[in-house]
Amino acid sequence: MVFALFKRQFYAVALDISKYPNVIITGTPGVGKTTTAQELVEISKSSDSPSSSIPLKHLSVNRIAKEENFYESYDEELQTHVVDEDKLLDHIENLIANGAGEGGWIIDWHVCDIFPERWIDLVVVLRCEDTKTFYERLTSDRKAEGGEKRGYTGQKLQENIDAEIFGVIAEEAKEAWPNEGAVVELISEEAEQIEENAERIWEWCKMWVKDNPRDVDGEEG
Ligand code: DAT
Repeated sequence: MVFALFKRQFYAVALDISKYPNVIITGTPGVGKTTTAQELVEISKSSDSPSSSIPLKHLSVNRIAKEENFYESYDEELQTHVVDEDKLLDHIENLIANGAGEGGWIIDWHVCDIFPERWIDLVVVLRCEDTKTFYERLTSDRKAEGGEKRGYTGQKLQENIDAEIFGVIAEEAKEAWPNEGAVVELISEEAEQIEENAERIWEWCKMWVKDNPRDVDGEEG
């Protein structure tokens, strides 16, 4: 029994046969990752059709790094904590392997290319190329749940604005997931786009489940 459970967990993760897709929502800080991930989980909870019910779970990496104290140092110039990536990956691997590796994790972080390619089924890069809008977001005090207070200044502000203008995270994502269609860029400049983007990702999750049927043991159907 224990062995069967272990075997299932192992195969579900190692052979990428989870029941539900794992999605990473990435992009420069301030593009709307946390807000969009929260909206997506809300949509999944309000889905009233049992046939399309998918238990999506928000995995805010900023929150985990803070709660578990996975910080290895503090960068004074960039006014930011440097995360111990090994500890973080071990922790996230444990989380993803739990629940028989059933999947359905919505990973929310500005770094995407440290995750093994096979863990993730869809990479969403949110973009806010309108510099004025983006500047206002980064300098404002508001921050969705899961991270430090915003109000960026100095080098931290400039580096994030430059990163968004040059599409740095989108490039990193495409290098890490070179397969066609693995990386989707969505514009997140206007308030309505939060729900629109969450709906698009939700539709994609439902399609993934339909296209990847598993029986109760997590085997391919
Ligand atoms: P991130 O998690 O990428 O750092 P966030 O979700 O914390 O970003 O959002 C930062 C702020 O911007 C927050 O006050 C919500 C707001 N925001 C996010 N996406 C938006 C959008 N598409 N339109 C308007 N405001 C948005």
